[in-house]
Amino acid sequence: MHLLTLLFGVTLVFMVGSSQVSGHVNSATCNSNEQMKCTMSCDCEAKYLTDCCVDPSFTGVINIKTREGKIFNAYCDQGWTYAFKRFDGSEDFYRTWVEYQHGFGKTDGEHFIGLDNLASFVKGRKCKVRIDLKAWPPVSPAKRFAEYSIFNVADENDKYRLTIGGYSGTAGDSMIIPHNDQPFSTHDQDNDKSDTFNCAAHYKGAWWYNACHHANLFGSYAQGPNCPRNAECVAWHDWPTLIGTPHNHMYSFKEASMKIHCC
Ligand SMILES: [Ca+2]
Repeated sequence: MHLLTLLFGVTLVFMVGSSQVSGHVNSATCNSNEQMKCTMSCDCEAKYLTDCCVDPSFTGVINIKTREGKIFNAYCDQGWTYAFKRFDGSEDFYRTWVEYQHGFGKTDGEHFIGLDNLASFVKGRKCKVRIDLKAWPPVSPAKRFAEYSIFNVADENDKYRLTIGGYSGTAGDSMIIPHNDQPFSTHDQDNDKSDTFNCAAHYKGAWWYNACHHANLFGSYAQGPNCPRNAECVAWHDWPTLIGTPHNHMYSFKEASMKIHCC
């Protein structure tokens, strides 16, 4: 064995006759704590964050590893972790149960992180959620939000049932009634409360439908404010002013997103 001690406190131990190399690079202290953010100067195994809120100054895509070990990419903004983003219609949201389970899209573009990831992320934690909406010109103000101090999504065994409550904000509450305590539905898995409709198929989306919705944020993207058919677009019924004709279920929002904060 030869021991080489290099400048800057870098010590490398070469095991002769073996490919194994152990190294301690600079003075960064690393351990298996998943909440520690690793950089290029850190050679520990912790390359994941449990949550965007570990580093509220970071904006962009990170690898998340939940407490139970589920790994996925997520978009961070000021400590919030995005569950989905829509802003230009480039991503198709009319998808199957399995696609919604796994997630889809580009994390730095339009995307949904997936029901399995979402459920694992919030499991056993106290989380709040914020939904941001942006209307098309000339609606003013164009941006409004709905924040909920209670938010949870159950796992697959309970069909990703939504728990949501404690509204505050400016967009109006389109979630608690009727979507609190509802399981998730897609066009190929009808878990909604309507005996008449497959709500997801009828309203061209996927959601925690009741019979059927006040919010349809996974509905079809209209590329403009006018939804061609009642309530099948990116809809938010309880926007506080009348922006749809003749009602707000005929309006399709320009942008919609959901982000979570559990720290
Ligand atoms: Ca049904």
